[in-house]
Amino acid sequence: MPRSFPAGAARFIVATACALVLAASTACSNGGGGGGDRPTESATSPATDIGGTKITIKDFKFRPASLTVRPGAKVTVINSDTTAHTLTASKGSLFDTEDIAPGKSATITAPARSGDFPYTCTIHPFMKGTLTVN
Ligand SMILES: [Cu+2]
Repeated sequence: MPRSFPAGAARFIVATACALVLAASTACSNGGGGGGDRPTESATSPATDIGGTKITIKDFKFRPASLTVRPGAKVTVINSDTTAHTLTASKGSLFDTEDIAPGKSATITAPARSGDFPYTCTIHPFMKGTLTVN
């Protein structure tokens, strides 16, 4: 009999505990993502050189409703509301987040040319805002 406790045994215990947790919640090996329906686009910390490129949707409103960004800037759209919304260019298909579920976010890329680009929520057409590229 070896004196030392076999290292493998400890691993076995951990693995067993893990399996029990797995059976209970299916969230064991997932290092704290909450493991939902599909893998969320983990926002690799946007090293944006422009501050304030963020639009939050709350109470059926875009905040801010008017935002000025540089051409081609990435704009994060956060849905802090209790229902799904989109942020969709009113003209053409310049940008469109598609449906953003409550509590989720999406990213659009501003047009590469200057101008005022009105947008709306396709689900709630009364929601309006303008993205100004300059
Ligand atoms: Cu909406």
